[in-house]
Amino acid sequence: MKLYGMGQSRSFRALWALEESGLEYDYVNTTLRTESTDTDSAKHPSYLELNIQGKVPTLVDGDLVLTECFAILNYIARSAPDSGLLPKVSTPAYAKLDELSYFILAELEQPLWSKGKHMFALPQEYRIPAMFDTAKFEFNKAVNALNHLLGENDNEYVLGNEFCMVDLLLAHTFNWAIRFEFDVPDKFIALRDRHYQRPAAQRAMSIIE
Ligand SMILES: N[C@@H](CCC(=O)N[C@@H](CS)C(=O)NCC(=O)O)C(=O)O
Repeated sequence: MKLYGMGQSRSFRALWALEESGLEYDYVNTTLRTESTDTDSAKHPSYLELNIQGKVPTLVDGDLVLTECFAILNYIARSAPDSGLLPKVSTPAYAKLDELSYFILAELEQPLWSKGKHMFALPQEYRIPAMFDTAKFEFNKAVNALNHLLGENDNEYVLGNEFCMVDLLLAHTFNWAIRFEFDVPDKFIALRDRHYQRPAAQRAMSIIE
């Protein structure tokens, strides 16, 4: 397996999952917003053949090419069933895993990415700094909704008694929020700190540093 990624971007989710999984892989450091002539650029024609949007992550396994981080997480988890990344829980609990995952991708991370787009990702002429306040408002709303979805759950992990891919997704997303200076409640800072101390997360960090 080959993972193309960049730093603490969404590709870190996949890199961390690979470290949790015990699968063998190669990590290819890819640069964003660089010249298409740079061989490591996500705009290089050979990379665009894999990922038409010139984004990370991309996972290549034989003929299979995946360019969505959630599909990549699922693929890694299914390829390493003993890793616990996909928990062995009841169908309703599994449905909760789906719900939280889609919530994180569709609601919680969107204001973060909106801020990122308007800070550095969009061409200068399309950036609207005034929307930073909107992003903050939407993030706070999403955090409220997340609190509601999690209910009274004070467990160390979101589902059952073990770490799984939703914990990873949540920790990465709150790390992103902290880096982008959103107001993150203490309990989610603690969640990020706890999960980032996992040996697999630390190994993944040392790969990107
Ligand atoms: N829907 C994709 C989005 C991937 C994405 O937007 N990646 C960002 C980094 S986190 C990227 O590569 N952006 C390219 C750019 O900003 O030029 C996923 O969830 O994997």
